[in-house]
Amino acid sequence: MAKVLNLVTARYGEDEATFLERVALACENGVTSVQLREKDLSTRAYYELAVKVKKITDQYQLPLIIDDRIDICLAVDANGAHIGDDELPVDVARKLLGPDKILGVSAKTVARAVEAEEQGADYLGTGAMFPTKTKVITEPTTKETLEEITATVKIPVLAIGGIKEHNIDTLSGTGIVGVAVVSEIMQATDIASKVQHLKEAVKLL
Ligand code: TZP
Repeated sequence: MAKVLNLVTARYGEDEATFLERVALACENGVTSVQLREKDLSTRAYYELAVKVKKITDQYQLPLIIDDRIDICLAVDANGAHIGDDELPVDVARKLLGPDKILGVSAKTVARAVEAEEQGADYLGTGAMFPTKTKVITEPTTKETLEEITATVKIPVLAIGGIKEHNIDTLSGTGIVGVAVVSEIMQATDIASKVQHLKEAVKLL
């Protein structure tokens, strides 16, 4: 039984109060962790937003992971950071974070997954599993690759990319611990029921 429903944030141009309300609603209704993912904010603005999101995740006692930015993770005492291919090497990120913070790493191939595990990753994010408008994807990840990764590494693997209520069941049996979701939650007209439905679907994986 899978159990992780990781909300990865995106703002879609909405004002900050609306964004924070949406994150809080997702937390209230069952996401199991939040990854704050910002690509176009200044360091100061990313930091200030992270402080506000941390208040929410603390309120719901959920882990907060900061995408790309180890400095901001440490500055706001978030639970961890998530890094992709173009960021610091995994062993360097681990050294900077220390042993106690969670380190998530994006891995699209078995080789990258093995390397990340060896260098200190705590979990992997693998995808994009389906077409997505949230990120430019040059090569989608196949279900076979996902299965190969989960069969090879010991650390937990989350699937990401285009995961929706209507396709999540196709990830069943792949050995993932759960999914990471952006638009299906952040753009839902009814976030509460969307999160509840996804949470039920995750349990069936
Ligand atoms: N990494 C791989 S796909 C993706 C990221 C951050 C975006 C996933 O967004 P969505 O809206 O859940 O498809």
